[in-house]
Amino acid sequence: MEGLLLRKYVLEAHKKRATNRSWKTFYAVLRGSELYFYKPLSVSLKEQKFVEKVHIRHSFTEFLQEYKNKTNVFALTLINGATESEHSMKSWINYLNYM
Ligand code: I3P
Repeated sequence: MEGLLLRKYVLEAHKKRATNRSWKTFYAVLRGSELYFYKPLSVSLKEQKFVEKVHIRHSFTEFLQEYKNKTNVFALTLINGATESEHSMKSWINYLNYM
């Protein structure tokens, strides 16, 4: 599955509103459980620059039927992980940040 998408960040983290909320155009490609975002560099879409990929396993996607300013809008909520103790959480953050 792939195609052009307009994307806007709503939240940066749980309950933290994104600061830059503008819509931006990407070419999105779903490969396995990773969603890759590319910046189209030409109208023909032949040239693209990789921007980022997000891990979508256990994410949640929903159609936002009542969205005011645009049609055909869906929301993708990513899961960032949680642990039972603060100590365990800090270990994960350390390991994952310095991998
Ligand atoms: C808009 C701006 C608004 C945002 C709006 C964006 O981008 O970021 O803050 O509304 O989203 O389109 P721009 O400055 O490029 O025009 P919210 O703050 O309510 O998210 P919207 O089109 O979903 O209303």
